[in-house]
Amino acid sequence: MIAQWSCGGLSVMLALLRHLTLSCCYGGRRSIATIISGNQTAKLVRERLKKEVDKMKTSKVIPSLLVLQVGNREDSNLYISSKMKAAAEVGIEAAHVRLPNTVTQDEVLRTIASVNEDASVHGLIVQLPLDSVNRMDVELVTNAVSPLKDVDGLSCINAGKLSRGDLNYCYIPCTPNGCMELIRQTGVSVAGKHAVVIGRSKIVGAPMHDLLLWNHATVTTCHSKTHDIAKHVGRADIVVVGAGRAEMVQGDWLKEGCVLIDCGINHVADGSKPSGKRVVGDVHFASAYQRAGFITPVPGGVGPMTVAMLMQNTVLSAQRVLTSAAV
Ligand code: NAP
Ligand code: L37
Repeated sequence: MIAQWSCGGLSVMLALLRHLTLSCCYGGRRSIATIISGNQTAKLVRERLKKEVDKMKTSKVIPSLLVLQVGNREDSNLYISSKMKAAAEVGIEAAHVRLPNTVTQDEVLRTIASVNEDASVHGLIVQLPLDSVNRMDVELVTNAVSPLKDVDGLSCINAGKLSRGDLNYCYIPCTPNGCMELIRQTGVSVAGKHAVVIGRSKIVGAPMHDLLLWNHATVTTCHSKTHDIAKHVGRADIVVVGAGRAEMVQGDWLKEGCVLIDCGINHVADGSKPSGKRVVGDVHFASAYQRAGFITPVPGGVGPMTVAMLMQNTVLSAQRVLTSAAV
């Protein structure tokens, strides 16, 4: 009984102490994160792009995008329909080509080659993962896309340029580019900060590392073999998580006041929802919200920014065609 009371008393004392410390550090501000809205930021990006597309129309150029899908994954269908909707809003001409899951790799490569040749298409993405009954070499397929139309930034040429810091001469992958935009929204400068990225995939973690590095952060990239991830995260001013592990990052791992960007999209069972499931990120939001300075929600965080950045890259590709034609 006494032990129980003193334990409770101790936690009250600790909470009070934390409150006092935070009050001193943050001038009386409560340590609750500011939510960075991807929905709102993406809307601003689309509005800006719409103006640029309207301007281009006077030169008779309408940016155009082709999304190539192999198979019929439910999640890909949802993401592609968001891309089509965003394109329509911005004034980009977008086409969705879905090949059946019985298609051969050669047929996919031939389709890509014909789009590469088609001067009326400025941007081409192959929505990953490929859903096929046949063996597909994903590297071969993503590298078949012309680097000039590779608005997903996944070809070796674009990834190589990004890794060397040639940021103005490449297409930056959409999800990390969206994360950078969200970090910019916080007003926290990246230069000189310690950033931790969790994940090293070609589509999220690796390009995120490169982008932060060339924006002059000192970057630590963690992956499935990293020991004591919590220790690394605890030193970071900026944390970007793309691990695909539901609610992995806990609030008590974080440095007080950090910027926390959650790329994760995970479906977990939830009996209270009509669908029986709900979407959560790779961050345990409730605990992280108490400790981070800025945090992205899921849904409504990085996801809509991924779509907006694809629109941005497509407009950029059309602008490059225009300026090279003018030279
Ligand atoms: P992925 O290809 O499966 O890569 C996951 C990465 O996380 C790998 O590098 C893996 O390490 C690492 N990892 C896995 N478990 C880990 C653990 N317990 N501790 C530390 N690192 C761990 O996934 P992805 O395509 O990068 O996607 C990551 C997440 O982002 C997923 O939830 C995905 O749905 C989401 N996503 C969101 C968007 C968006 O627009 N919001 C776009 C793309 C992806 P190894 O390399 O050692 O295997
Ligand atoms: N460019 N993006 C590109 N190329 C690919 O090959 N796979 C892939 C890719 N990924 C992708 O499009 N991801 C993605 C993920 C989430 C959203 C959009 C795109 C999104 O808008 N998510 C919403 C809703 C999430 C849900 O309910 O499932 C969100 O608010 O996060």
